[in-house]
Amino acid sequence: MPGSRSVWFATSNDHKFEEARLVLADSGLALQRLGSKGVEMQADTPQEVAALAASEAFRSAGKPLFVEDTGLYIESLGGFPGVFASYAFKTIGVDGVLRLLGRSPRRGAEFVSAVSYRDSEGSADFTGRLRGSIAWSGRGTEGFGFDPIFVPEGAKATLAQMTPATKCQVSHRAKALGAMCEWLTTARGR
Ligand code: ITT
Repeated sequence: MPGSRSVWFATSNDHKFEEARLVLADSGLALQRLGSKGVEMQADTPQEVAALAASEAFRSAGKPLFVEDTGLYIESLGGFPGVFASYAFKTIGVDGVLRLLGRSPRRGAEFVSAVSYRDSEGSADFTGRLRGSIAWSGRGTEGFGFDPIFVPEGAKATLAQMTPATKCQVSHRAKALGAMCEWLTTARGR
């Protein structure tokens, strides 16, 4: 789009970038990619992880950019894996989470997405949440990560049984990115 404002998404995750492309499609913002959000610092919440990473990425790249960090909180596991979602996915994976839950009827869970934006004028932070439950077994082939076992509240399908566009109508990430978009194109002017 000629004259449109560029904003960079620092992520190593192709799926996250594609979802951001869908959410920002009609915003008038030109989405660009930075290969990685840099060294991921350990912190207690996705909001802190995203804020630390965004500040670091802006210091080194000097471009208007955002990073996004997601946590998955499973109620009957005391909130595990929380901010360690990436580590849990790489180690025990979807099957390991299903094993931990066993036949427990308590399957409530929540995705929390934290988006941190930085540019030379300042910063802003946004959070999106998606409540739901952990399925009894994996279903679907769309999406990534824990999508095959996450059923959003009010739905029967897992996120992996939804098209990317349908996932983006309800997802934690789409809510946080939508709020950032709104802020960039209204409060911040264009
Ligand atoms: P970054 O480079 O952007 O950090 P990442 O894959 O490490 O990419 P996160 O730390 O935000 O991303 O996510 C942690 C993990 O949580 C991720 O690897 C997935 O396994 C899972 N996850 C994140 N968002 C998800 C979603 O929308 N649906 C299912 N699983 C998700």
